[in-house]
Amino acid sequence: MVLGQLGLALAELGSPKADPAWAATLKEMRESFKLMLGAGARAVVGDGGGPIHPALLVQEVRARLPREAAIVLDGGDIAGFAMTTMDAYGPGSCTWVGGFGHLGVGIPYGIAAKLAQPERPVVVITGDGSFGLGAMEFDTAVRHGVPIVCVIGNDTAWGQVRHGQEAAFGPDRTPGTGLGWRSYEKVVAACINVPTDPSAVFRGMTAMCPITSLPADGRPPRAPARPGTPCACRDG
Ligand SMILES: Cc1ncc(C[n+]2csc(CCOP(=O)(O)OP(=O)(O)O)c2C)c(N)n1
Repeated sequence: MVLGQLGLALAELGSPKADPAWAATLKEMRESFKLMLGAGARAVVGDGGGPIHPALLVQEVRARLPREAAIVLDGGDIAGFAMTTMDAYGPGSCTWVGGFGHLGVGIPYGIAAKLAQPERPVVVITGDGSFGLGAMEFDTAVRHGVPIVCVIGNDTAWGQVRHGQEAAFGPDRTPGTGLGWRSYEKVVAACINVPTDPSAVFRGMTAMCPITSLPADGRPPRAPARPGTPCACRDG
């Protein structure tokens, strides 16, 4: 009954009208936020040599992908930076679990996205902790021949929780949120059953190359996200 009334009320309102001025304001706010985040991230990183800031990593990944790419997000900080700085160009452009916030679904969602729309390149951007929760789903992708690419924001921590601990309790009181420096791409290599070979990054079955510093031009190398690229994992 209530739903029916709502339907009638909505029908009376007619189709939604776009307010170009409001849309322009929103766009402007978003662009200035992106600039601010980028500037802040660059200030943290300095002029190269340090680890890549996640806000820059996600923007650089997006810049190297075709417009029609389907991006799936998983993780805490890395997903937050991606959600707030990456543009979505249409349905399926950027998929995130949103308010439920359950980690570990990145690879399965990536597989689903690729099966649903095989013509689109699919890239999963995930935290290292979240990748660990569902890492063996890469084996599912390999066994079923579903080519996806995964970029890991490897900060050796359950970052979002750790940063909360640091803010609340201080930098030395962060129990349980440290993760080791792990070569997660080797998990993928094990599924594909090829030797680890960092030089194979953009050539073959697996992509592996920890991104620990910015190259001279400040931009990470091109991601292996072309359509038809076999399963690949990039540990950032
Ligand atoms: C299944 C599940 N477990 C725990 C959490 C709580 N949680 C939210 S963000 C976060 C840290 C995520 O770490 P990581 O995936 O490494 O991403 P980062 O924040 O470091 O970018 C955790 C543990 C959750 N949302 N879902």
